[in-house]
Amino acid sequence: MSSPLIGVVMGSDSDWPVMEAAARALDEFEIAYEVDVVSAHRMPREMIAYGEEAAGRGLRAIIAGAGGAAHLPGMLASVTPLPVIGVPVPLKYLDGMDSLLSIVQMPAGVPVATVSVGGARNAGLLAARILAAGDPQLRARMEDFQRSLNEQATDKGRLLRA
Ligand code: RP5
Repeated sequence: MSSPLIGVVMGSDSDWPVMEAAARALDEFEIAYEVDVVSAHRMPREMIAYGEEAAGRGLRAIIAGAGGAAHLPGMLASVTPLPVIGVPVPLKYLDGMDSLLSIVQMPAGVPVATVSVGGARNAGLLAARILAAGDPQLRARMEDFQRSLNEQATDKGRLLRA
């Protein structure tokens, strides 16, 4: 198994049913990743250590998901130079708007690339694109994937028109 390039982390194991889609997208592109729970509020010291050590360990980007007062992606972004992709995890109340606003409204200088509420699949695909920018083989696979999306959408239109 090659060493992980992407860190997939979340505030709680209860986020995994949403975050699993990021891991599946990375699987599709055969990108090595690691998965862990790194809670900003329940294990702040470990969370800071994770962010500080991520680049040195060879990670190229971090996907961070959290719900409610979702401070994990932003706090990681404050201590790592790596790109951080934030996934707002919807909880029982507020339809994930709390998670979304907690992640998206970052101060200037500390960017988090925020995907839609529950949008973990796009987080995985965005991480793949970040790697693909410097990897021609992976970029070719991404272009194949995009062509397949085009064909699927075209087929659906054809079915409706028939
Ligand atoms: C957040 O609190 C986590 O990211 C999770 O979405 C939420 C609830 O966590 P649990 O109480 O289910 O562990 O920090």
